[in-house]
Amino acid sequence: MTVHKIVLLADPVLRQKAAPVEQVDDEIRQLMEDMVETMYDAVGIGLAAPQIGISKRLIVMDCAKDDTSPEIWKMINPEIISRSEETTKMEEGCLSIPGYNGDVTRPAEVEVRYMDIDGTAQQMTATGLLAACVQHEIDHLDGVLFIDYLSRLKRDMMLRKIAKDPAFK
Ligand code: GNR
Ligand code: NI
Repeated sequence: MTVHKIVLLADPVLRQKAAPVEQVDDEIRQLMEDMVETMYDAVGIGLAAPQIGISKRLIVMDCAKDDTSPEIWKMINPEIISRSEETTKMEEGCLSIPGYNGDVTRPAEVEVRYMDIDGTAQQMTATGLLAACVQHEIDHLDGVLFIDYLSRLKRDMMLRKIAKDPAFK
């Protein structure tokens, strides 16, 4: 088990389109275990492989409330196959942009197709926080960050602060 270092905003890997996983083997399963450990260590509710510098289409999530048992999701090559017309606005943060957050409007409900760790095709429907999280994670696989959805004014203000923030040096 390994806690990986999480890469920050300036790392170009966060802007790359991640490659699909061709074969679900022990190496992938181990990597996803490490991603879960890294996510818990960083106290996040989701993590995408590019955030640990690995440009592969893998995400993990646990959006369960603190006082309930864990609900771990591990998804390989996840794809959104339908989105609700209804949208919701949620305050989002990102482990690669620590200390900053902003309101993002996204579809309230999405259907996701993915492969599980046995290589079996699966489908799930997400609502609420899990819906925001799975969209945020799949965005990471396409090089998209939550700041991309902010108004230019809000994004530029945030980027100016980040440029002066020693945590990003
Ligand atoms: O920990 C996280 N919180 C969060 C809150 C609202 C919507 C999405 C997220 S994901 C984020 C962890 C992260 O950066 N995942 O890529
Ligand atoms: Ni993120």
